[in-house]
Amino acid sequence: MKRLLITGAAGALGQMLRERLAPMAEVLRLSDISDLGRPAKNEEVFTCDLANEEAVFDIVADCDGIVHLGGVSVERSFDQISPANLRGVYNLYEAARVNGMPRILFASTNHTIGFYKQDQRLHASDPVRPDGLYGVSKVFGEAMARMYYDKFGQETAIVRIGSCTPEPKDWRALGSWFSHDDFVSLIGTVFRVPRLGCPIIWGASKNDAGWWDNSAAGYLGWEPQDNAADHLDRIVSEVPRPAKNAPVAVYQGGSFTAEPIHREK
Ligand code: NAI
Ligand code: 15L
Repeated sequence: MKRLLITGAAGALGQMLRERLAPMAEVLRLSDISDLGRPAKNEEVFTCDLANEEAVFDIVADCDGIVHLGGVSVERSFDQISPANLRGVYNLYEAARVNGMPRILFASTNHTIGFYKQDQRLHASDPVRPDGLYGVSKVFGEAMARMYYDKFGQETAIVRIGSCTPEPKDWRALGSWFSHDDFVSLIGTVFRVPRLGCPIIWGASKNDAGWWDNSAAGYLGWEPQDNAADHLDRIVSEVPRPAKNAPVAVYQGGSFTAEPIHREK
């Protein structure tokens, strides 16, 4: 494609994808509220607060695809979460609507369903059970994506990312891990398939101990390749096993389920 926008490009996943997605587009347009450094030859860099409607319209103009990673990515107060994750998502969808409806990958999270227990197997159609305000804000984003699809035909891949790290880092990640390679291959599929629609896709590798069934998105033809079980020996020898009744061992959302409602700014 000609121009692919990555929002949140200064973040952990954004930095990884800045490098890995370069071959996917003639121009990578990178945006963040934080410093993105100097653009490489095929890059355009925009400083943009997602809560600023005009700035969001500027970054979306002339884009052929959007990987929307920008926003607050952990549990915080409502006042901290809402500008990017609520207002920002609305701004993005409105900007897309008036700019030719480029296909969007929306980075949602397992914290939309975090209160399910780890012995439950979930399908995309199961009701949400967010584990905090962050999870609720991503449920809002998912609903926004669905409404723009039903009303206007705006296509979005709603990707409920598990734990996307270079390697699975703890016992919970044996179920939730999403390898960088599998995320990159999913993004390739999302922007390549002739018909995307608006699927909810579990962003997880093919982990032996996985919790999520991706059959509803099977029509995309995407198959993850990595398996957290291949890292089991390291986790057993290096990471203390949590108590059986600890939130991180009980719930799919792990320790997020035990976070308070933060009220400070
Ligand atoms: P991150 O926190 O490292 O990056 C998020 C980026 O968004 C940051 O660079 C931040 O500056 C930017 N941002 C925050 N508020 C903004 C605003 N008002 N305007 C513009 N930019 C703003 O998060 P990470 O790990 O890179 O995750 C990327 C996305 O994927 C997030 O939306 C997160 O919720 C989602 N996700 C990530 C998971 C993971 O395992 N890393 C798991 C589940 C979801
Ligand atoms: C997320 O949604 C967070 O953005 C990420 O930092 C991890 O905490 C991940 O979920 C997880 O559940 O491991």
